[in-house]
Parts: sequence; C-alpha cells; structure tokens
Amino acid sequence: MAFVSDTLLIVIHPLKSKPLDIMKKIEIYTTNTCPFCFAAKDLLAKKDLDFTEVDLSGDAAGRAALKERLNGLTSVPQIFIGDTHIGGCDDLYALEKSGELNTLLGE
Ligand SMILES: N[C@@H](CCC(=O)N[C@@H](CS)C(=O)NCC(=O)O)C(=O)O
Repeated sequence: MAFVSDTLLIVIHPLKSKPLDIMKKIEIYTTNTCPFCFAAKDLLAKKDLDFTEVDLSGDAAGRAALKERLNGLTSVPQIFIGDTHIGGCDDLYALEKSGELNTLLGE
C-alpha cells in the first residue's frame, strides 16, 4: 500500500510499522491435518503477521530433524520467533493473551 503514509501505517498496524530487518521472522512447522496448526496459523493471520510455514506432512526426515532440534519434542505446530522457540499452539495463544507476543515480535 504505497499510498499509505508511514504515520497512518503506525496507527493501522504498530508491529508492521517496524522496518523489516527489525521485525523478527516467524517460522511455524506444521502438518496439513493438525487442528492445532490451523489454530496457530489462524491467530497469526488474524494479527496480520507474515510467517514462514514449513509443512512436514509426510516428511519423516523433516520431523526427525525438528525432533532433534527440539530435544525430543514431537508435536506440531512448533513455532519460532527469530531464534527463540516459543512452543506450540497453546503457548502462542498464552503469549498473545499476556501481551508478550507483541513484545517478542517487536523487541
Ligand atoms: N498442546 C499442543 C498440542 C499439539 C498436538 O497435539 N499436535 C498433534 C497434531 S494436531 C501432534 O503433533 N501429535 C503427535 C505428537 O504429539 O507427536 C499445542 O498446543 O501445540
């Protein structure tokens, strides 16, 4: 929306007013039949946040690599903000409820 001034953008979406190199990347590991994955993506979409989805459906090697990275955790979704592993769907909603999600994204 090139016609929207920077000032107006700050009013519309405080997180997106941050330069892209400051806004932390959101990465979510999912499978395509997982209701918790849909719920987590739904929250991110409702907050109009861009995220990178890694769909591990049918990807045994990918799931094994994620399990290794997360010291044995096997469930999806698994969500990262920048280099920080924040956990799964419940953890994402808890962070949103407490207001910490915006802090994590914007700091
Ligand atoms: N409390 C977890 C629940 C996640 C969950 O149960 N995911 C299921 C798929 S919908 C799963 O990965 N189950 C297989 C496993 O735990 O290894 C969350 O909020 O993310």
